[in-house]
Amino acid sequence: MSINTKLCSILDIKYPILQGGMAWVATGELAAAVSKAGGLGIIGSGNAPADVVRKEIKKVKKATDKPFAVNLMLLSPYIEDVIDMVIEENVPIVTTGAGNPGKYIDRFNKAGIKVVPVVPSVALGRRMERVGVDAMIAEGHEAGGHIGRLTTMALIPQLANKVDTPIIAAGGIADGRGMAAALSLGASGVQIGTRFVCSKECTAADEFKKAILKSRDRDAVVTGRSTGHPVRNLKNKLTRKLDKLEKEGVSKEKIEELGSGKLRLAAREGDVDNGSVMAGQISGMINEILPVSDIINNIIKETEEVMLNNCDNIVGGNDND
Ligand code: TUI
Repeated sequence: MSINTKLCSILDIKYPILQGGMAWVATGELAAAVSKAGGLGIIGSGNAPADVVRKEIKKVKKATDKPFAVNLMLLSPYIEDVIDMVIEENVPIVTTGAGNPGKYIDRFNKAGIKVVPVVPSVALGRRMERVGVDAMIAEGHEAGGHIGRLTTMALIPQLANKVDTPIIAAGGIADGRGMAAALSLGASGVQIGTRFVCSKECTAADEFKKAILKSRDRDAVVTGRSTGHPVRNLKNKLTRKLDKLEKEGVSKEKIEELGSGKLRLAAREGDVDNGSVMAGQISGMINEILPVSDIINNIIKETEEVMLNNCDNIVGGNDND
């Protein structure tokens, strides 16, 4: 048996596992490894200019013929250029985050590019279904980076009740138990970020990976609530400073300025004290760096086991009791 859902045929992938398109972390190397292993590798464009993202696309194309995606961060100052470039490069799939991609959908449809937006609410999910997206990622508050308000557990079933478009669950998922739970709630697949940061193929700084390995259950905290763009990152000198200033009522502009460039500082330069170590609430469960193919195979195997055996976990639900 294997886990095969309608998402696999829509995206032409073996396993319904997407790798989060994490800015400054999800480079061509990571995306290629995930696509080769049967998932969907995603390049994170974040705030990068189009030519920087193009280089990552070339790396994936060179490494594999499998489908891959580019994540478009809709708040990026370069968003229009990056969209022109992904169309030019014939990228097969785009995911979007941090906004409503409605005004770009026609262009992607005309170019034959599949569109998979992140929706943090049922309302945006319904709007996206009306404009005709291929699937949608329901990302919960547990996720790392820029987050919405609803948890994965609450968002997925509410969205599944209201849309027919396949849903990909994201936020708080790092193993087969999480994947089985997401599928049980009505998702057709999962998107996993933090677990893939701690992979051999991820090119993020070793210090960044080690910070996740060292972290515990309550270490992934939210900063920047006052700016309207809250971000989940691991507790450190930077988050303590931002917390203090936000409590003192420092302006939104000042908080944004202090946060600017800090993900790059942590993920590329390895300054995990002064940089923003964006990671999800599941960080505390991640204890080893593994090859991408092991991460994917372990998750699929465990999902199958959990889905076949979960009656054993229900008291009185087993005839042998
Ligand atoms: O986008 C993410 N995660 C990210 S982006 C990022 S880079 C960044 N750095 C600092 C500030 C902001 C971004 C780091 N992590 N996840 C997907 C996501 N999308 N989370 C929440 C949303 C979202 C929010 C509002 C999607 C749509 C939306 O629509 C609002 C509307 O207009 O209806």
